[in-house]
This record gives sequence, C-alpha cells and structure tokens, in this order.
Amino acid sequence: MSTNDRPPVPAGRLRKAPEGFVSGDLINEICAHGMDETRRGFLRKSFLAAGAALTAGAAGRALAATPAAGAAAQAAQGDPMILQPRPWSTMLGHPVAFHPYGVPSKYEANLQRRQSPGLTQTAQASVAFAPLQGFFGIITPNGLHFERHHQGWVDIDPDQHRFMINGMVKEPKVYTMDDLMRMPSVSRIHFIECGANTGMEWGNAAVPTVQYTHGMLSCCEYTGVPLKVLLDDCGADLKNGKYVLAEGNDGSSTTRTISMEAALDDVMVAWAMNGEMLRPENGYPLRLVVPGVQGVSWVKWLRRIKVGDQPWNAMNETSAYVDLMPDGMLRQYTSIQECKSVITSPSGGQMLMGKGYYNVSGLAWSGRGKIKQVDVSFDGGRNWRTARLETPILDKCLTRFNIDWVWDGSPAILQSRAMDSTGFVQPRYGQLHAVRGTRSTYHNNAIQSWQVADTGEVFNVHVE
Ligand SMILES: Nc1nc2c(c(=O)[nH]1)N[C@H]1C(S)=C(S)[C@@H](COP(=O)(O)O)O[C@H]1N2
Ligand SMILES: [Mo]
Repeated sequence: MSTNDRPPVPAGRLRKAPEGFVSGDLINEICAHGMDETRRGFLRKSFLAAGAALTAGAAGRALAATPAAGAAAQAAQGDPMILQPRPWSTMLGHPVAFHPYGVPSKYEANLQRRQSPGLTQTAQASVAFAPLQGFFGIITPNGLHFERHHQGWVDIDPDQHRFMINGMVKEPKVYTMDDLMRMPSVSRIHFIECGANTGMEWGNAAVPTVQYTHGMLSCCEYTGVPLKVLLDDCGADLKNGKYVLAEGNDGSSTTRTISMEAALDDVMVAWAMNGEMLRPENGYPLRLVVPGVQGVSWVKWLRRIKVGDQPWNAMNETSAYVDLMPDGMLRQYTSIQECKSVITSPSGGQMLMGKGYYNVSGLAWSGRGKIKQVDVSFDGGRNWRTARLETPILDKCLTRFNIDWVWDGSPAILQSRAMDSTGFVQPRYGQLHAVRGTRSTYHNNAIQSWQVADTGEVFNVHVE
C-alpha cells in the first residue's frame, strides 16, 4: 500500500505511554521472574490508572493530535475549538527571550529521560533511558540524550581541560580546547548505542516500554577533529602501533582499546553535538566519537589517547562489556553494534484508541553501514511488508521508517526486521539464542515484538 491509496477509514488515535507510572517493584518482579498473566494484569491496571491521572491533570493532551482529516470532520459538526475564539488568540503573548535558552512546552513535561527501577544502580553508576516513543525523525534532542555514567558526570571548565596524545608517537603532545578547535573539523550524524541496550530482554520480555527496552540509544550530529589528523600531528607509529587507548577524566577513568584501523577511519575527537557544545552529561568539553561501535568506547571527558601495539585489557574490556557465550566463555572486544530496529509507535505501554488507520513508525540502525530495508510484520512474523525509509539514510546512523496499517480491532503482534548494506538481517530471538545462548547481557539485537490486545493496549512480548 502506498501513501496515496490509504483506505477511507476513520483515523486511529494513539494514547501516549504514561511512562514513569509503573511501580518500581513491579518492574523488579518482571525482571526477576518474567511476564505472566498476573503481572500483566497489574501492569494493565497501573497504566489505566496513569491514563486517568493524565487526562485529569495538566498533561491532559493524552490523546495524540487528531489528524487533519478527523479535525475537518469535527469542524463540520461544529467543533467549538475551531469555531470560537480561543483564549490565546485574544491575549498578549510572552516577550522574546523570555527564556534566553529555549525550553520545551509545559505540555511536553511527561517526555523525560528516566531510570529503570529494574536495574541495580547507585546515584553515580547509573543509566537514564531516552524516551524513544516521543521522538520524530532521527535526531535526539540534546536534553533527552540517554546518559550512562560509571562514576557520575562532571562539568569541566574548558580552559582547565587538557588532551594528550602519547605512547608510540614521535612527539607526545598536550592540546588545549583552543588548540583543538582551531584544527580542521568535520560534522557527521551517527547513532550511539550502549552495548547493554536491550540487555534486560535476553531471557524474557522484561520491561514495559520502548524507553526501557531500547532507550540506551541516541543519534546526534557531532562536530570535532578526526583522530587521524591528531595522530598525524604527533607522528604516530603506524607500522607498529596497532591500537589506541582512550582515557576519560572523570572518577571512573573509563578506558577502552580501539583498533588503529578504526582510529584512522572515522573516529572523531568531538566537542559539539547538534550544533552546540556537548552537554556535561555527554562529556563536555571533549568526547570520543567511535561510529558504529558500542557506547563504552565513546569515552567522555576525554583526556588522553595512547598509541600501543596490543590491547590493554582494561576493566571495561574484561569484567564488563564482555559477552557470556553458551559454552561459558567470555567474548571480549565485541565492538560493532550489529543491525537492529524497533517500532517506537505504537509500542509497549501505549494504547490504540479504536480501529482504523495508524502510521507505524520506528528506527533502524547498523554499526556496519547503511540501512537497506526494513520489513514489518503485523502477525508475529508470518507475513512481512516493506516499510518506507525516510531520508537521509546515512552510514552508522539511525534511519526512520514508516508504514501504513489499518487495525481491524483484533489482536496483533507487531515486529520490525532490518537489513543493512552488508546484507545482514536482524535475527529473531530463536536465531540469536542458538548462537549466543540466553545468559548474555550485552549486544542483543533481536527482533522486538509488541502485542496489541483487542482492547488496544500494547504490551512487550517475547517471540522466539
Ligand atoms: N569517561 C567516561 N566515558 C564514558 C562513560 C563513563 O562512565 N565515563 N560511560 C560509557 C558508556 S558505558 C556509554 S554507553 C556512553 C554513554 O554516553 P552518553 O552518556 O553520552 O549517552 O559513554 C561511555 N563513555
Ligand atoms: Mo555503555
């Protein structure tokens, strides 16, 4: 079905997910024991209660804006919202620069990064998930970028920050921010995904919304200087230097080994995201951008790059960010984030408000290149239709897909399956489990399933 021959059915409406209303205990329980009918019942109740609270409260815009055709029909029936003067059309507006730095509308207050109560966290070693269900297109707004810190975030005075390159180089050098920002810069759009994204879902459908299943994912335009330029500047030994070590300046001193091949390819020493300086939470004033590679290598508050001839086996390369394989061995140095996708609307915790047309929308990405195709199934993987890919379609970048769906009111299971430019196809859980077992935490790129009940409620379910 193309956009031009949409059937003449009433437009379906979507109630937004009331994130943050599900009790932490419930999520803990689901994480520990998986989903069953009792827990599903509790979930349903908490979402219904939250829905009521939302309609009553300030965020009363619980129903998505009615699409144009629906609005026109209402006007014909005498909708006072369009026929009568509205309060805001007869009052003085706010002055310019009322907010010298702009803030979102108060009606969008529900859209926040959130911590999952189901994860063990301390105030510092923690993660806040991005609300993917509320994003449009491919760019993550800076204030909603996911956050992952091993030892809290710091706000470093750029005048006090120094960046060093040493190890197997002709001339070790220390750069100030001014030095770096004078160098030839590039700007590129890339996704960043924590290797632990979707980690809670290895065994069973565990958490209720896409924010918690896939929200350790963001996508920005980064500006910085290619690492290659700096390695050249210091005369790196490219014959014997096979790796670089990136080191952060926070309390965790996060360090990661990166291959020289990647370092000379598209790795950037970046100071900006989405047209402004990095946010402190994301590494201000300097972070490494390692396109296609898991988030832990994107070292924040970057202070040093060391050139060496073998991997360093740092803490985050031996005890964390390693993949537990079925034979009990740990796989080290998995870096590339393989091809993956997820439907963000409708998604878990949302509610379809009646039969009719829905624009099903989601995100696809691959650490190996571009997205070539995304197929969507509405019957749990039996039949597939190809989605529309929105432009731009970039290397190692989120790609937005959309597809038309007319919901007939009966139960459905929605899935998306991405293919990248290498021909790699995103696996089903059954395929992933066959190779990787079920005890891993990291690098879960399996096909996500959302079950739509006949009531319109959408649930996270696990389909092997
Ligand atoms: N210095 C430093 N760099 C770091 C981390 C950290 O704790 N300290 N966390 C890493 C991890 S595990 C991830 S997933 C990404 C998260 O980046 P973000 O917080 O900008 O989303 O940063 C990486 N870089
Ligand atoms: Mo991470």
